[in-house]
Amino acid sequence: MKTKRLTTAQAIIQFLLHQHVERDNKRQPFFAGCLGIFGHGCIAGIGQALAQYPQFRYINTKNEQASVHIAAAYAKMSNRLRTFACVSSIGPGATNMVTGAALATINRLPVLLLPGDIFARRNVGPVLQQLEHPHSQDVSVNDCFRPVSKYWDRINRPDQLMNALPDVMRVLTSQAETGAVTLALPQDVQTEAFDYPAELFEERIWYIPRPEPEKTLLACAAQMLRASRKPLIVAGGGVLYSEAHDALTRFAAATGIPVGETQAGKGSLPYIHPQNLGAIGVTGTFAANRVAREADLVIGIGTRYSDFTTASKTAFQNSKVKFINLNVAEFDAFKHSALPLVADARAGLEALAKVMRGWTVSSAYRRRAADLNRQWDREVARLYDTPTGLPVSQAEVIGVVNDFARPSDVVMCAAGSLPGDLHKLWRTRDPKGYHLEYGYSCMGYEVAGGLGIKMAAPEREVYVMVGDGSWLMMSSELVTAVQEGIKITVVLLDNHGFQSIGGLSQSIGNGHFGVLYKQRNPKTGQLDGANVPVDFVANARSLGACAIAARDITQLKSALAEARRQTRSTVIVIETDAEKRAPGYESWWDVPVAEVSEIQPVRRASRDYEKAKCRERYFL
Ligand SMILES: Cc1ncc(C[n+]2csc(CCOP(=O)(O)OP(=O)(O)O)c2C)c(N)n1
Ligand SMILES: [Mg+2]
Repeated sequence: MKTKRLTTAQAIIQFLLHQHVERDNKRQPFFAGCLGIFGHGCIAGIGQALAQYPQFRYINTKNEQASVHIAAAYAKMSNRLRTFACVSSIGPGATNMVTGAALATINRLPVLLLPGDIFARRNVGPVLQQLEHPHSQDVSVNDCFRPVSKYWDRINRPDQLMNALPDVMRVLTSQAETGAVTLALPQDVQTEAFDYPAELFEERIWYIPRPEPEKTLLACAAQMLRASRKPLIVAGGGVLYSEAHDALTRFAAATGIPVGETQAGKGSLPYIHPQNLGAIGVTGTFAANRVAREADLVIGIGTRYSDFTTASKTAFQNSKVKFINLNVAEFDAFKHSALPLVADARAGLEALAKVMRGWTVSSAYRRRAADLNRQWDREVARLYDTPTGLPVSQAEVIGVVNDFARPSDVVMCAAGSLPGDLHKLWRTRDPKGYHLEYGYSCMGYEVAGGLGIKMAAPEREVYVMVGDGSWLMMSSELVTAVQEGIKITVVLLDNHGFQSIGGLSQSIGNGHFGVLYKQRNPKTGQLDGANVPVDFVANARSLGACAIAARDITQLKSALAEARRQTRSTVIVIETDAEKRAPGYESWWDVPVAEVSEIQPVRRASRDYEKAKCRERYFL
């Protein structure tokens, strides 16, 4: 047998270099390289291997959590067909990646994590940054990755790689099972050599299949659809990952079934498609939420039915409502006691289109969707174009960015009040033009994620829309953007605090307690003094970006034009008025309220809450 003598770390990098995926006859390398930060727990192992194989691109990031966000955003933009590996030292470097791992797993995005680990040999322990357990020596902080990983392994001997690496690839490339994959790498094992079979490093292709729905269940689905009067499609992220947007566009037009889009599924239909009711659920449009309320059949495609989509199980109020779920993941296909079509979204839609040929909803129902689509657009225009004075409203800012961006440009966001407003108001003109991380809604994803998107689609402008809170949590990857010569445009909306949580806080009777960036007031002893003065423009400039202050809509427009001319990452800072909120549209979100309280508004909120909760349903 031909062998190659390599360290464990060298073998990992050599293996990763040779992995490819193929779907629809298009083949590409699965890994774009490795992101991360070195420490004593990996510098002589993975660090040495990366130095030895520069063809596996290494990018030095500024926070290990951000490495994983970059990888996840890259994977999302690449429809899960490509990703990065992320390396860290042991201890804090490793646990910094746990949040990123949870984000990737929740959003079903492939990322490979290579955290360093304590010595397998043990004789020198406790080593720097080791958490000791009196009851076991077989535990390290890397065990924190277990619940947030779809596959977890610790490589205690170099030869274990031969079993682990194929499983790593199986999970990462599985459309149903993908998420974070963690290979914990003890720092001594990383440097140990072994005679690996040369076969391990041959080119490998992982085929991404398009499984078709099972015939009997497909026939049942067709029967259910023919019997329905008010069907509704809920389009989730699976539509986009499977590149099923054209198939869905054709299916909706042919059958007249209206479509509501989840955060991950927004862009499944062009905004102007007459069957597009836009965003559905808590942050949805009145169009989608009205149709959902009455729907007698819901066809969930590539959705995991988060509470934002189902309005905490209050969205579907028809007492006879039934579900058909088309999903590549069996786990999601069975939700809501649905008829499960376990299949690829595109293959499933094509199969459904075939069996439903000639069938359409009533012309009155078709007209209703088209009317609602237009009515909703008038509401968007109202919020975009109504001047509100200074500071401007968030909706006005979204409107200006939307008008300015080219159809193929990408808007992205993750947390705060922006995701809800973007979900409702963004006019999506390209299936990959809207990128929201709303599975984990992780503050700090934005700047790092923007970088990942731009690396996956360098031909598009990327607009990162971020609140002041998220920016302060993690903006450091701007330095990485400058380092790599990658240009993103950040629009930073400064509303002086956590205004989304502020709105929530008011609604549960808590006023604005602890959610605004206010200075400690010596008179009251509370955080209700003047606004904390933060110079975001100077802050962005100090990280190497081009920074522009915009006070009003005219200045915002010229700042966007300047940003487009720039080759450097650019940050535009604009103050917005949190009180000028875009409203909610006929939906609800379950956030439990204190059952007893000394505060009157809390008692009132509690009574309203108990009433609203009665609308929550089980689908059995
Ligand atoms: C890492 C993390 N911590 C806490 C939260 C809870 N949270 C959601 S939105 C938000 C405030 C975000 O503030 P900002 O970015 O300024 O946006 P705004 O709410 O003002 O629109 C908080 C604290 C979160 N989503 N992620
Ligand atoms: Mg804010």
